[in-house]
Amino acid sequence: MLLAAALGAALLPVPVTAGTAPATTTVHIKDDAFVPKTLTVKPGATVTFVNDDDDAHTVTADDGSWDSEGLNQRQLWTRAFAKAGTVAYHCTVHPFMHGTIVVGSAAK
Ligand SMILES: [Cu+2]
Repeated sequence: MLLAAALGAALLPVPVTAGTAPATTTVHIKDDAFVPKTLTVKPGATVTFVNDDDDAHTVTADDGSWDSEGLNQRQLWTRAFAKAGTVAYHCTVHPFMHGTIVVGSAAK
């Protein structure tokens, strides 16, 4: 997919072969879990979700306000989180999969 490739190039300037992942804005979906389960970002940050599993998952807001719909293996999905607050999400395919994005202010 051209769009996915372009997004990947724009949002993942570092090789995906991690090891060193400072201030990650990427959530991996691996072994039926969101990793990290809780991610803290600054308001306006864009979070990339990557499905590392070989089965489909979704990234869906608990309040239903947004939904990635089905993500296949290696598929990326991105969303910007503009508003400060805590956003709970889950996978509709596996209701036991839960994750949280904490959108906080940059102030310490
Ligand atoms: Cu799932």
